[in-house]
Amino acid sequence: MNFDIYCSVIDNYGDAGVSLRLSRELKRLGAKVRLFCDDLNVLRTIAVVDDEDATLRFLPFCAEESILQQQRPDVVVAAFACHLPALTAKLINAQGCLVLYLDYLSAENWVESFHGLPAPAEFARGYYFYPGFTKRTGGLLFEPRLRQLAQSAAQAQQQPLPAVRQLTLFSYANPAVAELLTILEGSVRPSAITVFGGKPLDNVNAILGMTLQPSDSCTLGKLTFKAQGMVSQDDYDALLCQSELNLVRGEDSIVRALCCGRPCLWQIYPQTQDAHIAKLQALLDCFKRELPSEKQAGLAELNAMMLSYNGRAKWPQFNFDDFEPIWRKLALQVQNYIFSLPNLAESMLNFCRMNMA
Ligand code: TRH
Repeated sequence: MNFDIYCSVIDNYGDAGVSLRLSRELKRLGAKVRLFCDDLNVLRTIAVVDDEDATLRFLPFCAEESILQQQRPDVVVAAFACHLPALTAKLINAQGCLVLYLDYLSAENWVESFHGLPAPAEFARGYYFYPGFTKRTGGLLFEPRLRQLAQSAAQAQQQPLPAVRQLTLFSYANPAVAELLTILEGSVRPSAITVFGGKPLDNVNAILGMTLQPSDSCTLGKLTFKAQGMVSQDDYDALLCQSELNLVRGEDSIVRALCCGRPCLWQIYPQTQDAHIAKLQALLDCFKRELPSEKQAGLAELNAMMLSYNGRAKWPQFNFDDFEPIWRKLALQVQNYIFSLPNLAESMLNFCRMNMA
């Protein structure tokens, strides 16, 4: 099956990140993919060299007509409400391709009823396609490689715990990071925190009154900060699997962090009217609904920490060191649940097969 995926980078890395992971997964499952992106620099920052080949091509968003006509797509994916270029839309209409509107990720209940509905406004054969956290949505993007990575990292996990706790920090501007650093400072074990360049590093520099640059490091009391430029998605996944606590942001990194089966906190992408807080709570409610009740220890504390990390509650009063082992077990329960969901690329292929005839 031939796929054309269109991605417009509005902000940050998430749009390109999800489009790239989807392209890669479709390719692994035998599809031929062209990924049209209006910021190829962002895409190539997080891609690996092996990504681009005869079955996966990166192309500019507004490609020339001759390129578009080289291969008629069976399916066009418009990622995250991006508006297709006029020439592309004209050709799609002429060719009668199937069009999927891949939407943003949310655990809210309404997603199930919108997933797969026809969206014929612009194209005769258009459908909404929703990722999500239940079996009645398109599911999530994860691949066998990530499962293996997470499993081998779990096996390699040292017992007793390593002397130094490893963390990753990928955030937007977030004052709650200061509170978390104070808590880590009060822990028995020291922490080494990999802080990614851009907004996460700017945030930490503002909190600490420092001017760390990527590849700098510094130790303050029990906390060591290692500033790190952006790495490829593969290297980021490996770091998430090796770390004891991942502070993530945006849609793609929360899914990866949950798949890793390690404790994580999510700074959700801020939206107006607190729409993001409703989405955050919907995810936690989903865990409450879906995890076996006897395996939910720590979920109430996690809920409070997540709200606090997003500036909507006070940090819960408990001993962090005592809570960590409970959190680790909970993260494994969540990982089990996530891996029971549909693989989004597989469900997309199935959906296309059913709707192409
Ligand atoms: O960059 P983000 O904040 O993207 C956001 C969100 O997706 C948000 O929902 C969206 O609406 C907004 O953009 C416009 O966070 P996210 O989604 O986690 O994407 C980051 C991507 O970058 C992800 O694919 C992981 C990848 N990454 C690397 O490849 N290397 C790195 O070093 C790091 C830190 C991340």
